[in-house]
Amino acid sequence: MNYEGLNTIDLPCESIDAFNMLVYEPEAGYTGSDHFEYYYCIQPSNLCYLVKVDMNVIEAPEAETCACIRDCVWPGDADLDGQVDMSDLLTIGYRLGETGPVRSYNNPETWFGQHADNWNFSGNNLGTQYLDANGDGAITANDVDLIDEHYYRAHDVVVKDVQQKLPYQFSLIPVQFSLDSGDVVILDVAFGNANVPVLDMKGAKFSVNIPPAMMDSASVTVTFHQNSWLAEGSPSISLGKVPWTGRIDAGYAKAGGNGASGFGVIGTITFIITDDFEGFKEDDGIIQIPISFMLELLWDLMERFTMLKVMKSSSHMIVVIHQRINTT
Ligand SMILES: [Ca+2]
Ligand SMILES: [Ca+2]
Repeated sequence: MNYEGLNTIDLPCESIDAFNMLVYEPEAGYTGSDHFEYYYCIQPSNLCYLVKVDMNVIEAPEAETCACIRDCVWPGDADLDGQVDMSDLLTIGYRLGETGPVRSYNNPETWFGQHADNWNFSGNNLGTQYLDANGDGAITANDVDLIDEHYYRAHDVVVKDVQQKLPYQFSLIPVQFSLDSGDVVILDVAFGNANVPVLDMKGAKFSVNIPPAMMDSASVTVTFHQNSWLAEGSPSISLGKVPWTGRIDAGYAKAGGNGASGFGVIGTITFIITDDFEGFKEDDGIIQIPISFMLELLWDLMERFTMLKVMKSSSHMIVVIHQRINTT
């Protein structure tokens, strides 16, 4: 239902005043998937975008007199942008060790909007309680497990990333000279170079798209090196995910806002190359792996705010590896 202009809707426990509300109300007793669409128009340009909403209507996971409507904690969505992804990992990294009231649910790890007391350091009206994914009253590496569990779940309309030009180089470097189907492809991940080193970086997330037919999803590993220029000097949290075939997401954040400067390899991606890479093979036995990637570096945080200062970029590259000639 669309409420144009300023409206008030009365709910059992509270009233909500807002402009141009979209209110979704499932039929009584209904559970399961549902879908609706609407056009989002930007005035005065009249640019309109079709927004498609797929949702899952569930029973309330825990009985409450008043369900949470606003400012709810959705476990794992630390930056409250509506979705659980690697950005939330970067957010948690900076606040590791902070504590506050626990969430009083039987299972605060379940995916639903939860009431929470305000924690300290809520400078922009966004308390750090959103970072406590598992609701145990402390921001720790255990909260990363909830990002892992609820990865890519969304509770709001998510704005797509705006791309900028990144001043630093991002490289995927093949470690082997040659390989064949069934082999493990090893790609080193590097940031910056000798001419333009990365300065005071506090975290990074990147996504890599590999042709789905080339990659065995179950075989993917993402490792951040413990002795790299990025890792030195402070503890960290990290995560690697394969949200769908051909896609690798990775995130890394240093604890406590510590920064690192340098250049070169910071991690390694491995996956088994499937036997469907013939289509990517040149006549001379060179296998070209076309890869697109998106990178987001975190190099500053506004003190006392959960807001991150990041740069985003996307690009394409081709990793060239020779097909091994089997002599047997
Ligand atoms: Ca988020
Ligand atoms: Ca926690």
